[in-house]
Parts: sequence; C-alpha cells; structure tokens
Amino acid sequence: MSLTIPEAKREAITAAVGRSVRETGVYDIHTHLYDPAFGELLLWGIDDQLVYHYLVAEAFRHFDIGYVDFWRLAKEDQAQMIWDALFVENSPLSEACRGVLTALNRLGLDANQRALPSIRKWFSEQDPDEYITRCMELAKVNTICMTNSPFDELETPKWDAGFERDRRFTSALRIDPLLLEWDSVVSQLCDAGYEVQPDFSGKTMDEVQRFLRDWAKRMDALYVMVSLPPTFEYPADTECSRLIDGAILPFCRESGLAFALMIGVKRGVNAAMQLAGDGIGKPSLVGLENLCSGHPDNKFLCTVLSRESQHELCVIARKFRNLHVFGCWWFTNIPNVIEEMTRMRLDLIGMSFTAQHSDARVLDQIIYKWDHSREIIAGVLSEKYLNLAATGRESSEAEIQRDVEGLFGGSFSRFLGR
Ligand code: HDL
Ligand code: ZN
Repeated sequence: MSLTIPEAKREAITAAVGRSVRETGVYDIHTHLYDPAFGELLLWGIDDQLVYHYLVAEAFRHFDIGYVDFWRLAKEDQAQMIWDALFVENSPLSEACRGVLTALNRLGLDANQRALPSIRKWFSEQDPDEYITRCMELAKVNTICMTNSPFDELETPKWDAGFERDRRFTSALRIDPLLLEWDSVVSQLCDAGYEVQPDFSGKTMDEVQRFLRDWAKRMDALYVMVSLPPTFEYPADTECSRLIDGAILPFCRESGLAFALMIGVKRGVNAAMQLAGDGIGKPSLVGLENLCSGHPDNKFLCTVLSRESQHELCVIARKFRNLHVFGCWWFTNIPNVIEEMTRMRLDLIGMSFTAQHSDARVLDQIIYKWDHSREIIAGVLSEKYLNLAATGRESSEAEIQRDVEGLFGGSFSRFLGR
C-alpha cells in the first residue's frame, strides 16, 4: 500500500528537483556548433536562427516560391520570408518557432515585437566572443561537443593548420562518408596518403584505422560517430558493415573510444530543401543488438530518430551494458516525445543514460533547446521521485543533484571513461 505523501513534502520534492534540473550545468554531447577558432562556421544571431533547417521546412509549407529561387535569396531575405510566414502571418507555436522567441526573451529582448530589423540591429551590436559566453551561461551549458568531419572541406583547413582549442568545445569524429559513400572517399584517402583499395584489398583496413587514428588524435575526439539510414543492417554484405568490422571497431577498441550510431535518417527525401529535406524511417535495431552482443569490448552510444523505436532501444540497453542511450534526436526533440522518452528510459534503464543533447546548429539555440528540455525533464523526474517517496524512500537533495548531474553528462563521461 503506497504512502500518501503530505502536500508539504510533495512541494519540497518538486522544488528540489526543479532547482537541480534548472541549475545543473550540462555537457551538450552532440551539437553542430564550432570552437570560435572556426570563425564563420560558428553560426549565431537572428538570421541564422531563422534560416535553421527546421524553420525552412515549416516555412516552405506557406511559400509559393520555388526552392531554387528561395535558395538564391540573400540570407536576410530568406530570414524575412520565414519570419513573416511563421511569426507574423501565423502564430509561432511549433517547437522551433517557440525556441526563437524563448532565446530572444532570455537574451532580454522583447519577444512580442514583430519588426525583424530592430531585432537584427541588436544582434549586430553583440561582440561574438562575449556572446558565446553569454549563451552558454544562459543555457547553463558547461561543455559543447562539436561534430567534426575529416571530409568537410570547410573545417579541415583549420585542423590542418592547427589552433589553440577553446576548452569549452570538445570534438566527435564524424565518419558518415567513410561508411556510407566508400567509393567516393577512396580517392580522397589515397590523395591524403592512405593506401586503400576500393575492394578493401591490401592494407586497406589497416590504412583506414590509421586515418581514424590520425584524425582522432588531431581532434582529440571523444567518440567516433555516424548517422545511419533506417535500412542499416549488421552484419551484412555491405561496405558499411565490412568497414565497421575491419576498421571502426578494432580502432575503437585500441583507442578506447566509443562508437556512436544515430539510426533512422533518410537523407534527401526532398533534396531541393537541402538540409531541411532529410526524412525518417523506422529501422530494425537488430544490427545494433548484434553490434553490442558481438563486441562486448566495444562501447556504443546510440540515439534513434523514430519515436516508435524508443522502447526497443531501451530494452536493448537493458541487455547490454556496453550501450549508452542518449538524447531526443531531431524529430523526437518535441515536448510530448521528450516527456515520453524520458519517462520510458527512467522506467526501463534507471539513471544510466544521457537525457538530452541540443543538436544545435546555431549557438543561440542552446538557450531554448535546454530551457524547453529542462522544464520537461524536471516534470518527469518530479513524478518519479514522488513515486519513490510513496514507497517510504526518502531522496536527499544531494542524491537528487547527483542523479541530475548523471543525466546531464556525468553518466556519459563515466561511460567513456573520461
Ligand atoms: O546527422 C545529424 O547529426 C543530424 O542531427 C542532422 O545534422 C540534422 O540536420 C540536425 O541538425 N538535426 O537536429
Ligand atoms: Zn546532429
């Protein structure tokens, strides 16, 4: 028979959880932000927020303009079109729209204003370096993990030249082209001095491992990562599966790095929308299960794009301690699904997961992505601690704080052994 909790205790538990969730600094373990040394690659400000591909996708539903004509417009003109369609002619109720206004409000601007030029003027007056610190402080983000690709010609020159790292920005080695477009990267690897063959003959797998070793060292990468289509299978007679077996997993075991799989994205279902054109598919997670069971000495991070796959992902995590589940990725990063996923994870895998990542592409977004998620996570956690109290178990504020720190990056760091 569960205990009836006095109202005062209910309020005390809820307040303690809310305080801890609101105040605890997070490790944002997956973003598309950049160390300030990358200059223009680190996006920030109202126009970059408005042309974020989430808003492009939503705005095109109101546009008559053709895709090509839209992309030909200057960024400010694209932003104005998106602002007019989603924030003036319609109420900005979607998660990504509300996010822009949450960020404006938290930055001290009037989120009720409709005139974009006055907002734009405020941003033009901000100092970039100070602004980075301001956004991180407002969002209570302690550390930002970047997504760094050795195949991205915009960022590789900076890595080649070397630069002094901003310690607030760590790195993840992103290898999608290696696994998903092998034929197109063979020549790039050869040009870079790695002796690889299209048919994997000769020293190919050793050379791919050397490539990974060189870049992981250059970036001081925390983990290796890939996004995978819903058709991903492992093991399979595919170049992806052969490279995972022959190079990725041996390298990760040797280096102690985790291998992160982000499963379920269908790239370019509407390619004319560019980044906004990627879609979703419900994957089989048998490949993930085979990876975890077949390679107990490898560590795997995983997040899955489809809401329908979240329960299966939690059950696989229950079976394999070398799997760490993280975040509410992309199309699952909406309030009702974040709530459902957080509750499901707490119910099935307890505290051993990372509750959220921002996936921010524009610096200012960390403010809203974390504000919105903290509110939801606090609600679910309060419910769980109240359920616990009903058993007669007392949770101290220190225990609640410990648990929240774990969900916000501590469990991730322990899993990586960092
Ligand atoms: O593949 C990924 O890392 C995804 O997060 C994509 O970058 C996607 O475009 C995105 O930004 N989602 O939030
Ligand atoms: Zn991402």
